[in-house]
Amino acid sequence: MTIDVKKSDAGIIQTLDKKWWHDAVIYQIYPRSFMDANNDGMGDLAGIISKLDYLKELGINVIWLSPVFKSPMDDNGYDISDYQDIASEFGSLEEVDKLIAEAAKRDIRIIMDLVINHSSDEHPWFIESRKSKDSPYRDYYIWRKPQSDGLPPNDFHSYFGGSGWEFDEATGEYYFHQFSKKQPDLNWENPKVQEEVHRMMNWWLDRGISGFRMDVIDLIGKDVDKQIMTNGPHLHTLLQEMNKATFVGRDLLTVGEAWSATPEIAKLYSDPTRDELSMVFQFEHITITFDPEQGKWKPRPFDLVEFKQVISKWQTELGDCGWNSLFWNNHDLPRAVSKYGDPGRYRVQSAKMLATAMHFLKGTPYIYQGEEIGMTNVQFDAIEDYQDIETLNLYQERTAAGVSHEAMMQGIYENGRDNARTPMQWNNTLNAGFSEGHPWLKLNPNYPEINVESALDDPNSIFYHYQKLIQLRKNHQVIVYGDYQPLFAEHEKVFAYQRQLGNKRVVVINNFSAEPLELTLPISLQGLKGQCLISNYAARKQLSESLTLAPYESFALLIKQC
Ligand code: TEU
Ligand code: CA
Repeated sequence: MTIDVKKSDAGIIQTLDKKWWHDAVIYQIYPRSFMDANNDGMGDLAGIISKLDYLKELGINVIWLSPVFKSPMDDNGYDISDYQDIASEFGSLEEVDKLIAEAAKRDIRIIMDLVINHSSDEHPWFIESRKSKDSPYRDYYIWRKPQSDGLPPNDFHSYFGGSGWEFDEATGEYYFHQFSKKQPDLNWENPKVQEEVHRMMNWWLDRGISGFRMDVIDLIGKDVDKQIMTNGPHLHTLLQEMNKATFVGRDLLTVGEAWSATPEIAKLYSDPTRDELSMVFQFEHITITFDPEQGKWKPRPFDLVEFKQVISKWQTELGDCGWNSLFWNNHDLPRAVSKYGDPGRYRVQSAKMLATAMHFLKGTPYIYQGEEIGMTNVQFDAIEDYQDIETLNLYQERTAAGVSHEAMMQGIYENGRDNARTPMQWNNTLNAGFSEGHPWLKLNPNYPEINVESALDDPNSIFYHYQKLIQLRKNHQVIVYGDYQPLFAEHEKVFAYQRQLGNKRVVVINNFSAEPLELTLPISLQGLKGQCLISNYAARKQLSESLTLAPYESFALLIKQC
């Protein structure tokens, strides 16, 4: 079915093929931190199944399941040793089948996390590959001879610290790994690797999943010798071949993680005519708070004007031949309310404001577990309390290079990945109801105040704000398909925009500050009346000449146009 989305100046209606994921809302589960049903301290599949009614109540339509496959857990499962079996910590293949079936009963689809830029070094492919230079699996990975002085082939630095090359005594060569040395990069130039992965993908699709989130998919087209890592020369050919071999004939959601994507690059992935992916996760609105040289460990202050420029660019440039993903956080990113709002006095108001600001944009929204109840960042005193390999490795490397303990801890407090990985806070009993065992990672000590049970008991909670946003997306096509126009683009504290589809118009105004502020409206907005779709204070039904916005006030007004 097509939908008329845009009337061009010449009055030409732009049509778009409607997809089921256009008005869907995706919920990301990080299994080890979601719910522990057998009290071994580790979240599991049975725990997820036990919470499907909660997710149904929230109203989400898809679960993105972070990896549950067999893994030595060097990178918490993003290092896979068997793509077609389940880590015993999480359960079994039968429990995945049960999750798929139980979710379907609640009209919830499952997409799996596809980590195919690299495998674990404990995968049989790598075990065989490292045995000898003549192994039939040798070229499943990227091996190079040392330089004449024995040094690595080049100075590529791993994202998890140290050289991106690990010397293997057995065959006297180095293998390449962009992440940990237990995550050797697969060689995607090898047709056998492509065939093996395509076969595995179809095996999962035949089990009833509805698509994939594709880990660092921008890296699989790399040219290691030229040190071209992202958006490599072969990337889109590989994705089109993958699409032909697996997605064709299936109605899937596929979202590629692409840290380096620009709107132009994103069109290559998500333009429906190119038969690659549904959409990508781009990170430009995230990396604006990273230091250009030192990255996330030396955070830059959040600049709302810069943020709005990025969002507006993506909303307008990708809008018509591609599709945006909309998110504040995931398992690699800090908690939204701590990073962009106020985790203290205005936690509830600012969490609701952030939700409204993101969910009224054009694209598919993603909610990360705990975001819907306003879970916050955590500050553990000792580095030993942290578990994330990226945090621990970079702490060692950077403090050894002279960065002070205090400076590094500040970077971890603001941008460390364990902020997102503390166990889900279900209630105010032992371990927040996550487990009766010893949790694999410490809880956030604020769980007695911030938890699902108290949120469900409070009609004004963040939870019900998210529930309403999800429902609004279903009820108003202007939210899904409407044009985007920025408002107050230069205002340093207000993020406002409007959406328009035919005679439907929604004005969204968000105060991104903890102070009340006076907002003088342009003539074009003055006097407009309408239905207040959602607000985190009293409903506003009309726009006068100026507004006095409360701290973090946010609302969306559906304008009645004659
Ligand atoms: O993340 C890719 C990635 O680049 C991020 O880990 C990034 O390096 C950092 O977190 C942001 O500063 C994906 C997965 O989401 C992540 O969990 C894995 O650790 C990584 O790939 C390797 O599979
Ligand atoms: Ca468990």
